Amino acid sequence: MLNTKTAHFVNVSHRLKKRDQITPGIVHLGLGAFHRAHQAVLTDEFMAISGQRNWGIISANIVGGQKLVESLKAQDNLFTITETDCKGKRNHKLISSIIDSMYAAEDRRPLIDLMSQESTRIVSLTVTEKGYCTNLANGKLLLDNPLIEHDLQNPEHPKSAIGIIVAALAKRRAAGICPFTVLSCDNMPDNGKRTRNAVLQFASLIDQDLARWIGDQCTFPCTMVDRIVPAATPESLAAVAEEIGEGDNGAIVCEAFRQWVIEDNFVMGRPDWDDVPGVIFVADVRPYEEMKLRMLNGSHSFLAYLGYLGGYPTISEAMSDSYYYAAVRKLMLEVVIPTLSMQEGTDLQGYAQQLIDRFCNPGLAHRTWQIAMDGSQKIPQRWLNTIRWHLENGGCFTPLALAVAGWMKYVSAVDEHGNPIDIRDPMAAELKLVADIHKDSLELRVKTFLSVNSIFGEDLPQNEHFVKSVLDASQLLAEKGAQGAVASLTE
Ligand code: NAI
Ligand code: CS2
Repeated sequence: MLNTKTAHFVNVSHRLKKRDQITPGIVHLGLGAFHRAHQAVLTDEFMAISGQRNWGIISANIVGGQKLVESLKAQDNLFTITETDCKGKRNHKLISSIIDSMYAAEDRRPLIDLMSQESTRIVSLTVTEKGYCTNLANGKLLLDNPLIEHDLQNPEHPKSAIGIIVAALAKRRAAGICPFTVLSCDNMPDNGKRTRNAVLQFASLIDQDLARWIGDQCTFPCTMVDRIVPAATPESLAAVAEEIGEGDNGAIVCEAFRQWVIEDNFVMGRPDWDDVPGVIFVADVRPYEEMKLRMLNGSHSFLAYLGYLGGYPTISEAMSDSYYYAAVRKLMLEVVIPTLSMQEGTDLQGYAQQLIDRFCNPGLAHRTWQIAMDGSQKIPQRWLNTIRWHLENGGCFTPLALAVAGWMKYVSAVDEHGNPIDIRDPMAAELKLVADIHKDSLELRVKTFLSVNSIFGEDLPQNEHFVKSVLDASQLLAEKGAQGAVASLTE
């Protein structure tokens, strides 16, 4: 149990005294690092500023995460956020907006019951891109996904986030209760629309009237979310414990920067999150989301694969290599920015430099291996739409062709020194098989990877210029290694 008497907490004890006045308004699926460092922090700050106490969060894990839930429950769901800036200054904050947490990976009924109560006005998600069980190239629900297959057969005992949302909405409809708003906070293009499509596709397969009711009454606003939040490690937990004077198993270290751009479309109301610095409500999130997913996340994934293969364990260490620094700058300024449609006057060069400075933050220890996870779910929105723009407009996308080649080498699960790579990806086995079958032919290996429809779609494998660009990049990577190939981008 956190000793809230230590100096670290004493400055918020007056708020803690009123904590039992906070009532739930939000149920969150995906109690992970990002939720704790972003939505929970911004909601905590909102409630402190406004004095409103009816937007407490109850957060649940439906896949893994049991230990974290137990740890948080043992400390009354209080936890420390340590915001670290590029100069190494670390600012600790006690977060009290999560008023309960649930491990719902085995029995989901209490969670569905909670979501079906009228007090639940928003259901938010950070379940990772794979948690939506959709084809990231075309947004369609993956009907052959084992979780979806199970849930379509057992709609009252769902396992997937989509199935759980539909089951809770069905209970609300049966009880004559207005639906909640579904707020996706995952790094997906049109995340609200994609979630809506997946929910409606699923619902229409079990109950057409329910699907119509959801389509007419439920809202799924899109968001752009941004804060770099590496996974907690024993080292990060020990450092925070040392600094605050006691252990906190829910502690998370993140950068000082935070941003949240939200489509203002809430059926049962919402917190005035924009009272808090870094949050804005807009009519159209798309330009902000494209800018962030392509500039930040596209560069992050470039560094993840080529940095890992080049022997750099973290983003900041990769950025300390002048060639990687120059390559990321080139990627942002020359490849990504031309494809963006931000409003007139947006300082995209300034945004690029701010991102580069954020990547160089040595206090974050953001592992290239962590960012490399789930690449099959990430690279469509991070790289491929940028490449499509250049194919249509006759532009140069060489850095991204090398990024694709780096991803192909990475998912082959053997690094440049012959050591195995621990690949975490829902398609890991399928991708490794491609690499093994075609280990003697680079061309066949590349073309088979490109034939994976859920990643590269129908168009890219048919585009000769794209295929040749990736083949050339793969050849360069094989000859020069990651460090040499990255250096060649700007030599
Ligand atoms: P994390 O590993 O700490 O948490 C992942 C969460 O997803 C866990 O709660 C887990 O239970 C849940 N989950 C995983 N697979 C699932 C599935 N198939 N169905 C339902 N739930 C599932 O990761 P973190 O850092 O919290 O990131 C989660 C997501 O947040 C990311 O995938 C991304 O979309 C978004 N995000 C993360 C940022 C970061 O820097 N960590 C920044 C911006 C967005
Ligand atoms: C990262 C993101 O792990 C990853 O895929 O690129 O989580 C990144 O840290 C966030 O999008 C930053 O807002």
